[in-house]
Amino acid sequence: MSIGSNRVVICVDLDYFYAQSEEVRNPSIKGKPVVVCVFSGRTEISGAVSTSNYVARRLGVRSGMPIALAKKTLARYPDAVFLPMDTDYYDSISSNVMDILRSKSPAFEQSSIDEAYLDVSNETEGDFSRAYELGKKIRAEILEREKLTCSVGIGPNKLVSKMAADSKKPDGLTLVVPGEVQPFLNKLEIGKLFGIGPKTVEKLHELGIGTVVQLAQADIRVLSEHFGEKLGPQLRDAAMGVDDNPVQERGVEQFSRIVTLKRDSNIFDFQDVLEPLAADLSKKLLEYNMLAGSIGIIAITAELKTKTRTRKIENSTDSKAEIVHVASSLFESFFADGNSSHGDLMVRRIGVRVSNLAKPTKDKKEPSLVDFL
Ligand code: DGT
Ligand code: CA
Repeated sequence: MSIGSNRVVICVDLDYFYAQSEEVRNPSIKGKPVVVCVFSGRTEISGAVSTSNYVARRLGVRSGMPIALAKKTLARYPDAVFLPMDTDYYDSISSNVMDILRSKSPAFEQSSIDEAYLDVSNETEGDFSRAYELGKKIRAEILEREKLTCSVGIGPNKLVSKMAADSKKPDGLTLVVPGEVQPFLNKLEIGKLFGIGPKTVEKLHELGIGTVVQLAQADIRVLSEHFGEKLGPQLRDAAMGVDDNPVQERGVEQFSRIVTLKRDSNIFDFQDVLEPLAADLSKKLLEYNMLAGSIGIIAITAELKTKTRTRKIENSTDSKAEIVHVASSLFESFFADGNSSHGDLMVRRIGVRVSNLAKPTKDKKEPSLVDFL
C-alpha cells in the first residue's frame, strides 16, 4: 500500500454535530429523539430544524423541516427533545476539536464548523495503512477528549476523502486507496457525488447520463456545453475522483459575538455587557494570531431590525480594552443619533464584531496604548 509520492488526505466530519453536542452536555437525552431548532420567535413553534440525532432521523426528521412538522412527525414519541440552537456552545466544542486536528499536521483546513481536512502525506510518508492508523487515533482522541463520534474518510485528495467520509455515517472510518477510487465511485449513486444536487442529476438524466460510470466517460465538450466551462469539467472530475486542490487554511474574515439583553434597553453604560464579548473576541484573535483593523457593533432593535456600525482603527489590535473602548463609543453615537431621529430607540440584542483581519507584521506586537490606560 505504500507509494512514496502518494498524497494522503483525511477528512473528519463530526456526526449530527449540534444534536450530539447537546447529548454531551446532557447525557440523559441520549437514545431519545433530539431535535435542535432555529426558533424564529414569532410563535412558540415557528422556525426550522437545524439538525437532529440519528434516532430522530430514523423517524423521519430532516434538517430544514419546519419545527411544526417535526413535532407532528414525533407526536407518538413523548420523550422527544426539542432544543434551541446554542451557537456559542457549539463554537467552543468545535474549537477544541479543531485544535486536536491542527496538531496532527501543519496542512490543515477547516471547511465548516464540524468538518476539516488534513494533508498527512508527510506524516505518513504516503502510506495509506499508516493513514488508517492515524484516522483511528484521531477518532479515539476526539471521543476521549470531547465525547464526540465522527466520520473519517481517507483518500488521495480532498474530494475522495470527503466522499469516503460521507459513505459511512455515523461513526465510520473509510479508506479509499488510489487504485480503489474508480470502483468506489462507481458504486455510488450519481447524486451522491460531491457537488451534484437533485437539479444537476435531472439535467444529466436528460443527457442520458444516469450513472457514475457514464459520467466518468462522458464527452467533456457535451458537459461544458450544457453546464458551462467551469462546472462541466468539474462534474466529470467528481465522477473520476480528480482533485488537485491543496489542503490549506482559509482566511477568516471576521469574528463576532452577540448577546440578548435581559430586557430591551437604551442605557449608555455598556461596559458590563461589552466586556465579556470583547474578552471572547480578543481570545479568538490571539488563538488565530490575528489583529483586527476594524471594530464594529451590531444592534438588533426591539422590532428585530439589525443595525450595524463599523470603525476603522489606526493600529490593528487584539486588545480587549480597545475593543470595549471603540464599541462603547460606537454605541454611544448610535443611540445619540437614534434617539434624536426617532425618539425611544430600544435594542434587544447587542453584538461586537472585529473584521479587516490580518496577521501581525512584526514578531513582537507593540502593547496597545489603551491597555496601559
Ligand atoms: P451528519 O454530519 O450528517 O451526521 O449531521 P450534521 O448534523 O453534523 O450535519 P452537517 O455536517 O451537514 O452540518 C453540521 C451542523 O450544521 C449541524 O449539526 C447543524 C448545522 N446545519 C446543518 N444543516 C443545517 C440547516 O439546514 N439549517 C441550519 N440552521 N443548520 C444546519
Ligand atoms: Ca457533520
